[in-house]
Amino acid sequence: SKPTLAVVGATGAVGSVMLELLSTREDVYGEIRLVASPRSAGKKLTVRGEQLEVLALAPEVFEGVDIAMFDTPDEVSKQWAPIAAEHGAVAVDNSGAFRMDPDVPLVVPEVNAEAARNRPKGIISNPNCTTLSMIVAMGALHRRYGLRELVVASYQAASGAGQAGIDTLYDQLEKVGGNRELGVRAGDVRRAIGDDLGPFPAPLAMNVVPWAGSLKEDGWTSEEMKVRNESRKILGLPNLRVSATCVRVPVVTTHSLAVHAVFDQPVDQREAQEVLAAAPGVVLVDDPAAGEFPTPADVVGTDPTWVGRVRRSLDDPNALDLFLCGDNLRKGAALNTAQIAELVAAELTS
Ligand code: 2RA
Repeated sequence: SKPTLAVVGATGAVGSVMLELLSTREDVYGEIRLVASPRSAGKKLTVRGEQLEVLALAPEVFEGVDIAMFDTPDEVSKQWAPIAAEHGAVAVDNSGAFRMDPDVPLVVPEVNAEAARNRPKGIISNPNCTTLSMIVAMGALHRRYGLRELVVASYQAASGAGQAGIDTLYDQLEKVGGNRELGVRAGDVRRAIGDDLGPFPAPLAMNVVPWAGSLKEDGWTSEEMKVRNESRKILGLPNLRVSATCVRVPVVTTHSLAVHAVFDQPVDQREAQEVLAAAPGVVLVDDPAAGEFPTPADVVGTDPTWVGRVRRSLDDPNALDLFLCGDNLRKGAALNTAQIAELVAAELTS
């Protein structure tokens, strides 16, 4: 029989995209239960064309559940994913709570699908959206050339900070929209926006904010450490050299990254483009003469990682420079979680 699925965090920014995916991807589930905090319980949401009432998170909701997806904050996942596992479910967790646990696989199906089968705690982790926005493309290049080092700068969308991030950006845009004097003198955007910075440490509208996550050692952010540690774990390269600078930009959804990647052997621009174009989950849009390259406005709402501006570095024959975009709520979150859950569903029914 088809597995029973619980979606925990069904009412959040990622949860909403998950319901859309569950309604449009191949239907591999029997019963689907929608679960959220007691505050959202009783709400009605539509999935697979069917209205379902949201259940309040409690141990009983996991009874008879085969797969439980968690799109919840770290603390919620930390407490509840093990409870789901105790009830016999495989938990697929999109929080940061278990990603670096050696007994929890960190899975990107296009890169390391086989890792999903070895899950001693009954938990599988989904990577952070910034790592996910580049790792499928980097995995394909690694298989061809052997990756040695990554230097990346991210251009992260407001929705990476959840619904609060989206609301903050729209509120701020309303305050600055139409005023052609703004952005000419230092401090004017800040004055127009006032104190309502939402989850960001500086105004996001008409601005660029070199900060995502929380402060870690020596000035690095949690987001930058995630890009490093998760890339190493997914690619199976524990000593990969990684430097990231994570930056928030006034885009609603879709993270972008500029990447300088150094390999074990010389690279060729055309061949690298072919490798990327042939990689499952990657689309190459790279015709600068025709003005064609990926941008968040063109990529939002789509599944693949879009890559363009592929160049061999001028000063290092072993290095490539490229730009990529991925919808942070889809491949960056809900889609990758859905793909992992489908791997588990196939395993459970085989
Ligand atoms: C962000 N990566 O974009 C984070 C959220 N998971 O803020």
